[in-house]
Amino acid sequence: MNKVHVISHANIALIKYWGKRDHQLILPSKSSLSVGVAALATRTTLSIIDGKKDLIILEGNENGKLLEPVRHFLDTTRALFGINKFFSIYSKNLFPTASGLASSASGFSALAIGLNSLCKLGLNKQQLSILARHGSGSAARSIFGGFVLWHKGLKPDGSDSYAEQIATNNDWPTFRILIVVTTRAAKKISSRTGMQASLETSPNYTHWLAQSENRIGPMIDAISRQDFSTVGTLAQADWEDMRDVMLSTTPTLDYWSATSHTIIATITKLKMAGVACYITTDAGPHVKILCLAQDALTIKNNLYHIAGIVEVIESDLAQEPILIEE
Ligand code: 2P0
Repeated sequence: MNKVHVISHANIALIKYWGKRDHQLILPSKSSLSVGVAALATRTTLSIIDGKKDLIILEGNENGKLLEPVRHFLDTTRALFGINKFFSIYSKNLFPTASGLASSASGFSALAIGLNSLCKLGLNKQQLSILARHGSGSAARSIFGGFVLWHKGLKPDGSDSYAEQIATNNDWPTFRILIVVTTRAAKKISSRTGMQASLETSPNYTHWLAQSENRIGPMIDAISRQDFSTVGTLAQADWEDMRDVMLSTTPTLDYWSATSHTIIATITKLKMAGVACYITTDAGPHVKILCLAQDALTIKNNLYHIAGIVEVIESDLAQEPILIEE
């Protein structure tokens, strides 16, 4: 087999990852829990090539700031497994919106799965999650679909810091995520830089770590019972705490725009009126809304009048990544 295609999905954390205990190995300061997002898929095609250099084309570009992390990941994988081959990598997002939603999670999980197949590494899902983690922390979670827990682990070598699936997309088919896109521009401060600054300077960081870790157990329990209001309440509380950590970082990390604030206010009002909808955001101005299928249309109808919204993407939970061997 000479060529493989992998389709992998971005994920959105309900219990967030924001800070590392080890930068080299990308080990998180706490566990996190996410949902895979079916609508945010990336397709990556990999093959082994002759020569002494990788060929990497991301979104049709042979240049760009994402190329360096991919090169680094390929070098790391070669070193970890004693591989002496070089690769061509073509990666493309399958969703319409440009840079604002590009995901390192879907990209690096696809690379880990593709390299495992091409180089016959024989890695299981747990080992794939560890390999993907070397590219980007959140990529450890995109090895799975549905609801996924990434264990922070305790060992210095990172061998116990991997993700596992808590529930599949089929276990909760009515769960929906609305991604309210507010800009096509890339974020100003990367997650990697921002989370380190928060860990070093935010007076709220230690408090959040403890609070957030304590939400994991009740969250897993609520997912198993399909208790949407508990899942949403815990997720929104964790986001609010992470936002406080970001805002209390020096210099402050204010990722939100006027449009984000209007969306947040609108959803808050809608929730007070009895619609089950909960807010989360990441290191950028887009707003993600957790809801059930029956309420998605009502929520979208309440958003359309807001100036500054680029689009609203409605998604169900992602299935497992797909591997096609040619
Ligand atoms: C998360 N984020 O849990 C959190 C919430 C952003 C906000 O995971 O440095 O791109 O490559 O490990 O994975 C984004 O962090 O950072 C992220 P690195 P990554 O989804």
